[in-house]
Amino acid sequence: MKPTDLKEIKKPLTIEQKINRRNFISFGTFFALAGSAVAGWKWLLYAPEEKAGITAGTRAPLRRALNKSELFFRNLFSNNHLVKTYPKESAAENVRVNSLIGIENDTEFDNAKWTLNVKITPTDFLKISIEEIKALPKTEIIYDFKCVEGWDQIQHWAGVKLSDFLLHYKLDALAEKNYMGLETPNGEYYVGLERDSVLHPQTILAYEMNGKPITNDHGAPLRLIIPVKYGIKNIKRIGVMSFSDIRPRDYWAEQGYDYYSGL
Ligand SMILES: Nc1nc2c(c(=O)[nH]1)N[C@H]1C(S)=C(S)[C@@H](COP(=O)(O)O)O[C@H]1N2
Ligand SMILES: [Mo]
Repeated sequence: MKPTDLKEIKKPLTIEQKINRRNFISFGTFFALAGSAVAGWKWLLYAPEEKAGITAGTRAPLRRALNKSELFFRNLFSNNHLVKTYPKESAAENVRVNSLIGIENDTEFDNAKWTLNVKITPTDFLKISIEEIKALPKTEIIYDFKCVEGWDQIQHWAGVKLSDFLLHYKLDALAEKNYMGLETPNGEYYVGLERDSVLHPQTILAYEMNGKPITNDHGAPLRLIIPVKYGIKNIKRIGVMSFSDIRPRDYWAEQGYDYYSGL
């Protein structure tokens, strides 16, 4: 550098020099950000893969983020996607009885002694009577019930919203688990349901059909009505409720039907 150049730098900056300086700052910022983006990408790229299970194939940190946003959006969307409902007059008077696994062969069953047994820990059960369930806010639904075998019928059911029931009994933290399992008292019929369907606003623990207590063949004293699913998931005569992060056993899934069985 010549001494004259040095003197020049001390002079106030010309417009051009100001522009150059700004360019230097913005390009610098750009490269710094790009650098951290690349570093972040590499971090994700070399992060361990998630453990294979119900889902697989992505990096563990990414799956954590996916799961978090999934929870949020699922609850958001599930409240907007409602199954079509009908006026009471459309409901069938003679409600079809389809299949009676876990009901017709349960000679031990005593309606008067029934309680819903909610599994809180591997050894502790919360026992809830039908009177306690009937004391909760009642909701009803008239909708088109669909069986995978090809028939459907507009039916009228009433009971407590499953999500209200879970909140009332402070089971909402347990219900954050991925699945709910439901079984008949004798354990012969059983279903597994993923959380968003469990928490769907039209999913109910039903104790009435056409305004009267549910009859034995339709699942007395308490059955599940889950309009976002085919009939197979609408378990009649619930005995045990449990929660888990892995899929609970499911009667028809074991026979090869779709586990999700959504509509
Ligand atoms: N316990 C029990 N629940 C059950 C079944 C069953 O066999 N046992 N069948 C399912 C099927 S395939 C259908 S279509 C509906 C039929 O309910 P409905 O008999 O009240 O019409 O119940 C579902 N829940
Ligand atoms: Mo069915």
